[in-house]
Amino acid sequence: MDTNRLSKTLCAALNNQMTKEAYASQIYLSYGSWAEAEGYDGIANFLFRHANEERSHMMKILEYILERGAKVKVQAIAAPPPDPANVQDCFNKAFSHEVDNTTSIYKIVKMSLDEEDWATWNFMQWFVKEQTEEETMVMNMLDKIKIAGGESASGASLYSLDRDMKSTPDDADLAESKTVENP
Ligand code: OFO
Repeated sequence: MDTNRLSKTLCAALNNQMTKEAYASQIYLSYGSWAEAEGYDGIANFLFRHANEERSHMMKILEYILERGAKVKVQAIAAPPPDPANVQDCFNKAFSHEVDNTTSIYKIVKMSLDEEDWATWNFMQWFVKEQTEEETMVMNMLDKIKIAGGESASGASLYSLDRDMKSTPDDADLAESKTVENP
């Protein structure tokens, strides 16, 4: 008996999204390594934490595909883009990656709506909310960088921005432990 509850199209889209989340994790990992090497330990901490979070998003999708009786296909992850030029560039790029990921998530929401796959539609709402929060988080960082002087921020203002980031907690909650109400 075929117990697969995902259409071929949605299964492929979810598998691709899984890889996109893994790619996002690699990007944050790479930007975090860049920040650490540049001496921005606090910013690196923030980026490494976010790399973990993206990985937990990947796992959340992987578990959903399995839960629906469909096939998980672990694919190759592309290499992350080159290092950013400076702190502002780093967060500008992070913002573009988040927007790109949001677009991809919206496509799956639309597909599940068209197929009337309400389970997947419901599952994806968590990601819709999560992306809104992540875009806001990066926007807030960009605001802080702007106040610090943007591209021409002084060493002193970047130093205090980095020190503030250091005091944020290290441990990222895993996606599995989150709910739509408590993302
Ligand atoms: Fe997976 O949340 Fe950002 O991209």
